Amino acid sequence: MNLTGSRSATTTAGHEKRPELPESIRARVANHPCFSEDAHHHYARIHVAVAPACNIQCHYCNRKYDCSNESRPGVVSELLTPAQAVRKVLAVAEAIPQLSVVGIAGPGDALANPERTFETFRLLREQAPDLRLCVSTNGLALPEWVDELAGDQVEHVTITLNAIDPEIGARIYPWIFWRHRRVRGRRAAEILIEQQLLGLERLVARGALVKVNSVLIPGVNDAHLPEVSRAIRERGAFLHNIMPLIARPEHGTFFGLMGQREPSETELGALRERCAGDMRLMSHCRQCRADAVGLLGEDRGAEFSLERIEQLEIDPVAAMARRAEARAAIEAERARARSAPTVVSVPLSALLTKPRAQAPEPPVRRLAVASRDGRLVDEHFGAVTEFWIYAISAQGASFIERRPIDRYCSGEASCGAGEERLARTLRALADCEAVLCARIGFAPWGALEAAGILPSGEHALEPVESALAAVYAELNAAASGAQAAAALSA
Ligand code: CLF
Ligand code: SF4
Repeated sequence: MNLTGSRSATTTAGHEKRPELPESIRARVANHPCFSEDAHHHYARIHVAVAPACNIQCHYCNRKYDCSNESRPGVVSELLTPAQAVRKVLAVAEAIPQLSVVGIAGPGDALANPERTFETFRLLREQAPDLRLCVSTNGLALPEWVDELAGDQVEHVTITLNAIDPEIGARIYPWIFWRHRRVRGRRAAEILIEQQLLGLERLVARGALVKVNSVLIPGVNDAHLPEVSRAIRERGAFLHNIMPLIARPEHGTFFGLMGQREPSETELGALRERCAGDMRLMSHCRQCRADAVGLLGEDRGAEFSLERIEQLEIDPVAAMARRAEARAAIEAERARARSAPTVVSVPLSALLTKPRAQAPEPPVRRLAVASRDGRLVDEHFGAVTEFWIYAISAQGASFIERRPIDRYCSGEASCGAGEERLARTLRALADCEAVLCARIGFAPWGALEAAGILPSGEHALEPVESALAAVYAELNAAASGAQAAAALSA
């Protein structure tokens, strides 16, 4: 086990080897859960479903469901008017002070519904000016709305761009609605791609941070996506999010009904790897619904139905103050985590020249617990969808957050398909020194150890508090032993 406490610094979403971002950009992504991988552990977003119409057809979309570009098909969203959307945002922002971003991502296309989209943004600017505004679009209408977006300080924009080659595009988009008529085939894809790239260039010129989403469609655009990645990088995109196609017959989409297969985790991982040299990549996307609420990976939308929020007492000014406090607390905690004391091996010569009284107090350590409700260590590592994260010191344990992860074991005959999910979980737990769970398989056990995280299944069904204390003591004892061994062998 690595007791040196060294951790690679994740500076941006999903990419750890890139140079540090300039401070001005870092400040703009630090609390955006999609544009910064680290931020998604701390900050929440809300999508408001104000945009019903769409101006194109994608073969992976069925209009009965949410926009597949930014959402998982399956459930129709509750469509909101701009006024209802703002009321919902204020209600959520009152209940979830970690809320930092409001996005419009469907259920159709935000910019195919410009009146509703911009009215929502305008009202939000007035009533919750501290919240970041974010928009997702297929890009067809984007160039004409760039100035309007900049005027509303919408600094984070996502364009879904699946191809830059119209031949490939024509296999994904059967038609677009352009200048009052329907255009089909290759010409439709040509216009769409031109508009997407023009919109990207104009946004970058106005200083927006642009994320490009691409849906990986095996046999259609998989070999082509590295070219897409290069093209968007050359035009100044900030981030590339390669998402797996969702195509099931029961969704009634063209691809679903035609038996177009979805990519495997391995294919997705390999493609991301190929694109990583050219572009900053996102790998923590949860393909959220167009009415998602909460941290990425959690859906608290059901708590905020229209009926319920109508009855709530809302004080926007007090709520904004609470959000400012919450942000300050989160940032203080993040700063503390970044500079948390680490255990280092001390050479014997140094030990001999220092009085024993200078032995440091055991450091603050972060531990992750697999638990259903935070009382017992009672979850199986493979089944958990969120970890309870604690900071432990000699003074005791304090709860930090519930951190969502992708369930490692899919329940299929083989859990081998979960490699990519396991890699994501390891990245999500990179700041923790141990993971406590009720049970854990050999593969994740080995992966955790290799990552320098102690896997512990010895405290199954024990109260979290006593289990944390025991593992903390174990870590401290191991650290002392490592120091002594290093001193002896020096
Ligand atoms: Fe929403 Fe999209 Fe803004 Fe994020 S989601 S509009 S950029 S606030 Fe995020 Fe959800 Fe993935 Fe989208 S995890 S689907 S990338
Ligand atoms: Fe569906 Fe979104 Fe494509 Fe429009 S842009 S067709 S809503 S997936």
